[in-house]
Formats: sequence, structure tokens, C-alpha cells
Amino acid sequence: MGGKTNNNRGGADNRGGAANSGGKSNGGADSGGKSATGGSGGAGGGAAGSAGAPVGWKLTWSDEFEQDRGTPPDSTKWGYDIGGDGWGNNELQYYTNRTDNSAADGEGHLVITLKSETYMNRSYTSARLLTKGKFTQAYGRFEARVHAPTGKGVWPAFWMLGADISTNAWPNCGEIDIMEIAGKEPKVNHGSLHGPGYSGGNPLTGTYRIPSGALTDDFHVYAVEWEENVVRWYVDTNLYHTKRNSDVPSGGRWVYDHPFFIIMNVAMGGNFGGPPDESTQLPQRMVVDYVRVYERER
Ligand SMILES: [Ca+2]
Repeated sequence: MGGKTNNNRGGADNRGGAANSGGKSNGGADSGGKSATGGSGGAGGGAAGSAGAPVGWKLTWSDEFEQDRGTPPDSTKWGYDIGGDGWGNNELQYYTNRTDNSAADGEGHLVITLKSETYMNRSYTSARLLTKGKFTQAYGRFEARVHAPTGKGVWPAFWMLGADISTNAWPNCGEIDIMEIAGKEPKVNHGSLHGPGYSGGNPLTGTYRIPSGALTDDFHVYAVEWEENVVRWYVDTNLYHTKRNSDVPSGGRWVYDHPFFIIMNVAMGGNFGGPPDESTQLPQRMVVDYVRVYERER
């Protein structure tokens, strides 16, 4: 996976995170309130049924994006990473908090839009949303139903970072990638762990290749089931990759026993997906139907 080749992704995350965390450090209170919502969202459980209710899991947090068209992401659940310094991966976009780049479509979806426009000395804009300081959880099932964008250079992702990243620099904080698609290879999803001894261009990675068509043709559910000493990756109902503590290369460490926060974004260019070219059609939209988090039923 020459992929996420360089090791600086976390460095950038770290910077973004630090900048971001300043504003909102109210995690506890917030997520407390939210569990209640999530609970009554047992309705959410019902909805999950249509996508295959996860047996043995209990909903702890979700966003179904039932909002008016054009409204920004729920600020009690999502914050923004803002900026355009390449994010450690030579990415080309500038991430904004404008509704031009992330907003509800009024039909139950949150849409992240990658646009071609000159903005802050960059040629593309997009958005990167994260639950840092608002919701974190250790272990559980984390899933999103997403219609991913496509095209050379387009790099959508749904992933997680250790909530201690501000004090425990990447990759020591850990990174769990649930959906990562290089737009030039839209049949393939990448699921990865980045930690000490296996990060940047050398993560623990598995891939899922859709048998026909492209993943980017339609919605799919991208999920991990993360438990003590094991992470399992799914696209829809297909379990395609499992990694355990014992898979960590010698000298490395398993760093997945503490809370993580969720991120979703669409990057342009950079080391994973390569550059756009004249075939790339913009704007591109990452359409998210829901993000749901569960814990094991006890
Ligand atoms: Ca929805």
C-alpha cells in the first residue's frame, strides 16, 4: 500500500487537532446528553434493521442527518479541521467550515462537497469533520452508510484517531481507517491500522474489492467491529479483514485500548490517491446517510 505513504499524516492531524480542540473541550457533558438521544433513537435501531441490525450491539451514538437542506453539520456532534497545508500528505484541498463544503441535503444525508475553486491559495475546497472533544469511545461497532465520490485524485475517508493525540503523538495514539477509497481505483476499499511500528506507508491493511461495478456507484455500509485485541472490517455484510494484537510486527505496539474520535473527509490529491487529471470531474460529493456507533450488549 504505497498508499498513505508518508508518515506525516498524523503530524498534520496533530496540528489540526490541536487547533481544533481549543474551542471545544466539553466532551463529557456532551456525549452524556447524547447517549440519551441515542437511546431513544432505538428508532435508530429499527432503521438499522433495514441495513442488517447488528445482533449483540447496542446503539450509543448516531447522526442520521435528518436536517433542513443547506444546514451545517450538528455542532453538538461535529467540529471541523480547517486549513490547507497539505495535511502531511501533500493534499491539495483547503478544508473549510462553509456550508458550501459540508451541509445537509434535506433528504436525510450530510454531503461533503469537493469543489474546484481558488480559495486561500488552493485550487480545491472540501471539508473534514470530526467528533474530537464531542464524542469518543473505546471499542464498539462504528459504521457509516456512504455513497463515496470518485475520480482520479479524489480521496474520501471515514476513520478514527486516538483521542489522546494531542499528548500522545501519532502514530502512538493509534489510527483506525474504516473507509478509504482512492478515486482512481473505485472498486477497492482499504481498511487499516496505523500504530507505532506500522504506520504511514506500512500500515496493517486489508482491502475489499467489489465483485462488479464500483463502490462509488452507490451507498455501502463501511464498518469496523473493534474489541479488545481485535478489529474486524466490513463492507456491507462482508467481513474482509481482521487484525489482532498478535499481528503487530515485532517492535510495534497495539494501541487500541483507549477512546478514539471519528473523522470523515474528502481530500484531493496527495500520496494515497495520486494527483487529479483532466478526467477528474468536479464537484464530487461524499453523501453520508448515517454514522452509528454501538457497544457490546452485556
Ligand atoms: Ca440519514
